[in-house]
Amino acid sequence: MNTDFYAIEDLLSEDQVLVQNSTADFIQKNVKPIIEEYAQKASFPQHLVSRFGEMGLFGPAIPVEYGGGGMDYISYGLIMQEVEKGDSGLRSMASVQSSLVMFPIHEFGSEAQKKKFLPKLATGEYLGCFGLTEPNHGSNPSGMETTLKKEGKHYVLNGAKMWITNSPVADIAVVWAKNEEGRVKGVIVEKGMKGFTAPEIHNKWSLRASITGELVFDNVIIPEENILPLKDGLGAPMKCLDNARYGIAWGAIGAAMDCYETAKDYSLERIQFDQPIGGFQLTQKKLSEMLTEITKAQLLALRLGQLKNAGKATTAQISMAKRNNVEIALKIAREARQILGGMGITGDYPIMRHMMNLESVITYEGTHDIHLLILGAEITGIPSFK
Ligand code: TGC
Ligand code: FAD
Repeated sequence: MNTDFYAIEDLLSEDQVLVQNSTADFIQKNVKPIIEEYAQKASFPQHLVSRFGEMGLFGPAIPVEYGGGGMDYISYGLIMQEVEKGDSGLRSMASVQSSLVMFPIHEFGSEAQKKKFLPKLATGEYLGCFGLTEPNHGSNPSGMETTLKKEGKHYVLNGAKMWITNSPVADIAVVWAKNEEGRVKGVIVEKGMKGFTAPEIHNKWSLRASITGELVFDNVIIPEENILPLKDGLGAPMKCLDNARYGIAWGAIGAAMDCYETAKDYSLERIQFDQPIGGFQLTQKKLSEMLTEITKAQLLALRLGQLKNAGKATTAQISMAKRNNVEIALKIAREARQILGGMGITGDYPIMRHMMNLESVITYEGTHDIHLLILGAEITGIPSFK
């Protein structure tokens, strides 16, 4: 039984199926054969950045005139799903590029910024990162301490960001900082600017094939043309997060599907007590519950995609899908690991890698509990974080 139990493919357009199949094929050929080795040695397969660009996996929903794919949000979701079947770390790299770097430049940037950066980000000539989280402000970004002060014709940036996907190898960073009035502003910081460094964070047991670092700003001079002019306030980065969280809601299903397929195949091959372990009722319960949760998650993501295409998806709806789909993916990874017994802990199978990756996915882009509280605030009208 494959993972399209409710024939979701019948609900997709020809173009969407084409995008899904070509991405799946690309991941199968270019990511699957190498990803375990890169994860084991905690190394980022940087050569894939330009390959992702060639495949059109960056900025699928950005208009074609800026180098994007001009696609709808269900296609974007399907791309995230297929990439995360390969590895959540590579989906992170791609979702940061598309939703957290290209999206804000397209949405809040000047025409000159769009023309300068978007085509290079689309091809993978440039890799970007997104700096919101700080050492003292993770779930509560409104407390950020990074400052942007006007001095004559330019601005001066000071502060530090923490846990930034892609940062040590990024060509540009979209960074959020407070101005003299305490309003949050978006800034494009370019590699090589004096006083800007991006040291790597080591010793991760999760997302080992993704590169993570800090961003440190020591009196970095920012020219006026690098300030995102069209929106300020915390709402600007939050709008980017809506997009990235939407992609994660789809992506996590990919990791869950890969774990389920691996466990199902293994259960039909592994013989114990003279029969395949898939013949035991307890294994069948695990597999049945996995497929049920994957199917529910697919339907949630698809409906959310329809709402997003119509411009109607709300932050709380996105929180529900991100929270649910990452949680079920993590539970499925744990159950799948058990079906493989001792083999489940080895790098011969992808399950343990997915499980460890999902421990980050359940924390970043808003923790599991923060999404619950966003929903709680929507239901009651009373935000609990105030
Ligand atoms: P709150 O008072 O609710 O809002 C402050 C301002 O923001 C506006 N706003 C939104 N605007 C547009 N879209 C949204 N979704 C918005 N949500 C809020 C709001 O109108 C207001 O605007 P203004 O103009 O008056 O300033 O904010 P709060 O401080 O109470 O925060 C609420 C809370 C806790 C939900 C929020 O801070 C939150 O979501 N925290 C989680 C932080 C987070 O998700 N960080 C993610 C960092 S990026 C990342 O993890 C990348 S991982 C990359 C990868 O590898 O995939
Ligand atoms: P904290 O905010 O300190 O939370 C710790 C615990 O307290 C959590 O369980 C949380 O749910 C709980 N908690 C906090 N507030 C409340 C509350 N009001 N009520 C109940 N419980 C609460 N950030 C970026 O800006 N850009 C990136 O590219 C990026 N990439 C990342 C990559 C990785 C691998 C990781 C691990 C993180 C990344 N992040 C990034 C940061 C990520 O978004 C934060 O880790 C996340 O928002 C949580 O912040 P924190 O780690 O500081 O935890």
